[in-house]
Amino acid sequence: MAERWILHVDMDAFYASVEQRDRPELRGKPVVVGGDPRSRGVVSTASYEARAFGIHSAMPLAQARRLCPQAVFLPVDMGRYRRVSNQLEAILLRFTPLVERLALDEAYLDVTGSQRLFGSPADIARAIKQAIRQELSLTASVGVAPNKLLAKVASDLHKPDGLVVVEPGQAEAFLAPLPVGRLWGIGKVTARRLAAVGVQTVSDLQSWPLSRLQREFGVRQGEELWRAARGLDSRPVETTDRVKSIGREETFASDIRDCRELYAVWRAQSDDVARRLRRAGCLASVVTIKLRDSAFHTITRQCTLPHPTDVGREICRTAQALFEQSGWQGRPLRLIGVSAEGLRPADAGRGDDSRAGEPRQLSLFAAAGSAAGGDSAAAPRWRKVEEAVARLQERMGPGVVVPASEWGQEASRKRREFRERIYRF
Ligand code: TTP
Ligand code: MG
Repeated sequence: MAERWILHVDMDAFYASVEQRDRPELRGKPVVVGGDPRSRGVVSTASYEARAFGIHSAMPLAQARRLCPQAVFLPVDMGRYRRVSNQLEAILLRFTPLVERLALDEAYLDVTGSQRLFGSPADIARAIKQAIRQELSLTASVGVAPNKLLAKVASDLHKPDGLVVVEPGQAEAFLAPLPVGRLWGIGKVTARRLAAVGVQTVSDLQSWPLSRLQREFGVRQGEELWRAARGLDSRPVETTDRVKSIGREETFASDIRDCRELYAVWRAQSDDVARRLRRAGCLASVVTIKLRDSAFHTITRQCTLPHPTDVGREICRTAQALFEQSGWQGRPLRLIGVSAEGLRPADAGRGDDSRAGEPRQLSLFAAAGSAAGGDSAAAPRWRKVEEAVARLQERMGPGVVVPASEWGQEASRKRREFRERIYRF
């Protein structure tokens, strides 16, 4: 797989830091969030000052009080933490749409496609930390690495306010001195089993050949351990719903049944979607269309592209092919839309620069001889054309470039109407 860059962002002593931020008299003091120390509850989190006394998450509050009687004990104020968490997410989404929230204070970002706009992955990590400090008055620790497993280990290494970068090729050396329990997928039970056979550090684990691990832990877990010890992890960053797709749909002032008009709408919609994909540094691997007729009957049709793309022409051809196969029988339509899904970072490789040996999904349409799967060799050229057109339109207005197929056609009232709507973004 082509090189990826993943960030793991994790706020420091999150609940306690928010409390200390909002109540300056608590700064520099041991603060325990979790509730009344006379209750039977447990510690949600403790400020770093309280951690110095041995207090940690999930410890009974009564025990925390014994360890540090002078600590300030506070109830959990979820509403407040959730608000800060949403502000955090808004900051992260400025750097990439590929944000996977793991918890209120923790997220993975795939910044592979963000480098042209924001600089190196380490630059992006620094910019995120700075935005969090300036805008939220809080600190975060960030791990920067070629995958999730390494990024998460890295963010934890220099807490609080840490920034650790793991370069590709450094994974094994980086992990070697750490206790095995730091690795993703190794919980307390597995760590104990490993300790029983003399494996304490990742370096110990690295010295075990795959076959021996599989004999000891079974085929699947043995392989997982072998991969984890080498920092191998291909899990993608799974975006939250809001950024799972980039789409556009139009409701017409009056219903349309003319195919050419519908195709023109799809072309404009697809160009818009592609432009937003490129701006976000993403490729789409799935295209979905939506049709709604005058009786409000709505259908969607979807297919996986033979090659992920950010080219409007390819999205449009796929939308049109889906439309042709949709069973629509010339009924007037009041709404059509197209959306790009299955997003992935652009710099991880486009579908058109054929890399030998990589598995590829066959086009849904190629067998039927349709246009949709056809000419991905032309995709790079089309991307350049579309980028140039987009730049011209941004500078000189939306009407400056019009597809030849639409130029000079007799413009109906309806058509003018939807053209205006579509071209004004
Ligand atoms: P963590 O990120 O695990 O901990 P933290 O942010 O408090 O401290 P740090 O990352 O610097 O080590 O968890 C985030 C929040 O989730 C934490 O502030 C409180 C809450 N939480 C619980 O309520 N119970 C728990 O057992 C844990 C681990 C966390
Ligand atoms: Mg945290």
